[in-house]
Amino acid sequence: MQDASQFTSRFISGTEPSVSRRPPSGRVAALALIFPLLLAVGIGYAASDARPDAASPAVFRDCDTCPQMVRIPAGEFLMGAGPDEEERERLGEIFRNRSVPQRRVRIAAFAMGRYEITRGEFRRFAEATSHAVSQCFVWSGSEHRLDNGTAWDRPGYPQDDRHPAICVSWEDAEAYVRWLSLLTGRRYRLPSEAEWEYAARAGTVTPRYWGMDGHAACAHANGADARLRAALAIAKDWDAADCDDGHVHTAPAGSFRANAFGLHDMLGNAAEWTADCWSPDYRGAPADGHSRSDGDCWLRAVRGGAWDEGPAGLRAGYRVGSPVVIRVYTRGFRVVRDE
Ligand SMILES: [Ca+2]
Repeated sequence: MQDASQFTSRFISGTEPSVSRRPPSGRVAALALIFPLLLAVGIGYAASDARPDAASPAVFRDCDTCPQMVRIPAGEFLMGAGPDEEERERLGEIFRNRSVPQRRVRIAAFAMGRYEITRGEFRRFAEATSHAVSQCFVWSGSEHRLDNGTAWDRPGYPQDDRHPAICVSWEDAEAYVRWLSLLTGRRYRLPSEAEWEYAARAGTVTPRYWGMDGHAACAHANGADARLRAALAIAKDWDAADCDDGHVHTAPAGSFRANAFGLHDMLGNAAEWTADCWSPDYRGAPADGHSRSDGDCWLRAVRGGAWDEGPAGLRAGYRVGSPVVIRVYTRGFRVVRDE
C-alpha cells in the first residue's frame, strides 16, 4: 500500500478528475460546417446498431431496496473518440489521445443501473456492513486537498439520499457490489469501460447522447453551467455550458432525461468508476467488452464527467484514471449485473 503523499502526488500529476479548470472556450462555431448531416438529424446513430426503444426500458430490481436496473441489449459499437473530436472540443492537452484508436467492440447483453448509486442506497450498504467512512478530496481553488470534514454522507455541499453517493473510492464501490451480490444471489459488478461507453452512447455516434452541442447539456445532464459559475467563486473561470441546469452541485438521481437505453445521468452529476485497470489509450484493449486487467491496476478508469465538468468533459469518449483508494467530492459509481 502506498502512503497518502504518494497517491496524492500521482492523483494530481496527470489524473485530474476534471478538464473544466480553464477559461471558458465559448461555442465552437465551426460545428455546423463540419457535421451538417449529424446536425440535420439531431443525433447520429450508427447504421449497423439496433436503435433502442426508449419508450419501454426493461426496468427491474432484485429486491425492494435494490437499485433499479435496465436491460441493455447485446450489440456492437465504435468505441473511442478521434483527435478531430478532441480538437473541436478544445480538450486540454494532457487529456488528449486517450480514446484512440477507435475500434469496434462487441457487447453481450447485461443490465445496468438506471441511475448512479444513490446516497440512500449506499447508506443501506454502509450501515449493514459498518463500512468505514473516510475523508474526501475537495477542490480548493488551486488543487485537490483532503478535507477531514467530508465523507460520503457529508460531502460539503447540500445533498439528500436521492442524490448520487459521492466521496466513494473504487475500493468502496467494489465492496458495495460484493455486498449487493451476496444480498441478491446475482453477480453485480462495476461496468467495464466498454460496457459503460456502449451504454452511454445508446446507439448514438455523436460525442453526447443528445447530439453534438455541449452547450445544450442543461436539458440532459448536470454539469458545470452558468448557475455553478455564478454561485461558486472558485468556479468563475471554469469552462461551463452556456445554460442553467438548475443545480450547482449534485442533482437528485434521474432529474434529467434518460438516453435511448433508458439510463439517466450517464454524463454529468457524479463521475463513475469502472472496472478497468488504467491504460493511457486503447492500444491492445479487448474487443469483446471485457474490462482491462493489464495496464496500471493501481489506477482505474473513471467515466462520464461530473457536476464540475464543462462541455469538453461531458462526452461519451472522455476518460480519466485515478488511484483506487481516492475519494473525490465529484465521483460515485453505477453498477451492472450479468444476465
Ligand atoms: Ca449544474
